[in-house]
Amino acid sequence: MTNALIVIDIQNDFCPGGALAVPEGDMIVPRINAMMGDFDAVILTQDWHPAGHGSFASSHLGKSPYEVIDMPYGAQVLWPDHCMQGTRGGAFHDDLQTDRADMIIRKGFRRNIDSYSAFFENDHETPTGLEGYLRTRGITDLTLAGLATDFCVHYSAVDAARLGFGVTVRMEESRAIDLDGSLAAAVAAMKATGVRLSGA
Ligand code: VGL
Ligand code: ZN
Repeated sequence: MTNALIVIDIQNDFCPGGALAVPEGDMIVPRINAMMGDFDAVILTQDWHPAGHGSFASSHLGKSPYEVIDMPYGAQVLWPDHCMQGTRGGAFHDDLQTDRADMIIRKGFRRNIDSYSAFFENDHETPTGLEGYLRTRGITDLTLAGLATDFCVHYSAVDAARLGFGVTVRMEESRAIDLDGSLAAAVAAMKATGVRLSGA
């Protein structure tokens, strides 16, 4: 067995003070740093949107953040502008140990489609390339932690389990946005696909 820690979106905009702040988002950083030594590989993901991204409420006339619209690939929650390429908000939290990462994968860089999952964009078919990276390195087991539990961690975990990886989500090292019961729905969906939830 070869295992990897996948650290999801520990970026300034998802931490207190950021544009799409997740409550206590910064509290998990020291614990994630401490976990890094326990894995064969460490991979970081980075939400990385161009200006005018289709997931931003500001890109849709008359729409406000947290409204849901229909996109060609399905329902899309509209967010405040966040994690724009090259901005301070899109940068990793200053305390995250990025030197230990073998690989940094960016997602959400196509203007007309969002990507919560580290594996597939929100059409559930456009690959990010992460699956190929993991398989060619012989990695079979994944532990996920980060932000947000109910969006990017959730979608990444479900996709990974469906792809046949052994998947554990560290709930104590993740934090949720929790929009209209999205955390409970995410927990149910992860359990239903065989994701192990640890520390929950
Ligand atoms: C995320 C909403 C929008 C996440 C990213 O990292 O969970 N959530 N973009
Ligand atoms: Zn985003």
